[in-house]
Amino acid sequence: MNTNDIEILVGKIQSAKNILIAGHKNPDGDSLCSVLALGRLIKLNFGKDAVCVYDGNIPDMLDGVPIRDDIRYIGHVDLTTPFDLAIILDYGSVNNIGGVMPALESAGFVIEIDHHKNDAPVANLCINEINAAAVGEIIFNISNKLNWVRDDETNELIATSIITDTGNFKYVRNGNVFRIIAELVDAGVNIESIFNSLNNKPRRTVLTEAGVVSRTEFLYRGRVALATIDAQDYKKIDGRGNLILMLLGQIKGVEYVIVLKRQKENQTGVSLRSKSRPIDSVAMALGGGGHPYAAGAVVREKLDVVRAKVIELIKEILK
Ligand SMILES: [Mn+2]
Repeated sequence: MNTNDIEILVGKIQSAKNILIAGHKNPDGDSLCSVLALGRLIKLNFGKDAVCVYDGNIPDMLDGVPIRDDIRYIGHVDLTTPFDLAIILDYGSVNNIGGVMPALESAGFVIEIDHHKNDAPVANLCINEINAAAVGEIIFNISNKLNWVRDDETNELIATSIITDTGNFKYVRNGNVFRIIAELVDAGVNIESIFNSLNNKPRRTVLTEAGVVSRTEFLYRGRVALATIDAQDYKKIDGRGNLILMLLGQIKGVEYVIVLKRQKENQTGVSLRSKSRPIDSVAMALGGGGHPYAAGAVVREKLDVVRAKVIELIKEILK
């Protein structure tokens, strides 16, 4: 982490009269919790009320995270006065910003804090740590480096961001995650209660996701599992359909999981997971992105068209 960048961050927070904090559209655990954690840290350490916002929908499973109600839907926020400082977290690509974009464009200064590869950043200052498991990890490191006060809520938010973005500690690439978690647990964070609070889905969501799983197609001798969510079911699933991705990934012999979502007649969501080779090239070929083993895209085409494309693209990886 570049000391100069951190000094600029602190200077901008100190001088800003109003601050906006946002993550990507349709927040996941990392996006929601790192926004809330940073907002809380700014309150605790600078005495300022940052405006935390999101676009899209927050999955029900995240309803139990601390200070959940401190984030507001962007459509309900008065944007007539530009923000002095806007901080955008965990967004990866301009396509994931959604309705927050106008507020970034009018802001006096924009800082991004991210762990995605991003060739076209939107910010004046980029604090990007590609090796961080979650943006929550970067927020933790900033707060430690600056000796910021953290309270129980901040600590739990940071732990939740790491738990969700590592797929419950599955995608851990180095020991930093566990050093941070150790520190948080010693400070009073209860990991079991975080997992329990994330088991918070409506019944119809779980039953719908299980139904989608039962209709999965298996391609390329069972190495690829492809599940399709139709428009009706799409309204009932939670977030990206993580249960579907997880269950299909548990099947012996399945190396790649593809979930296609009919979001609209001419818009298809694609979620990709790999237990074998990196799969982000498929997401990028569809105009999306993400991480090597967990990636996705939103394609403005009919599901059947996207399905054919994905099946062709994955063939390249299987060779
Ligand atoms: Mn993230």
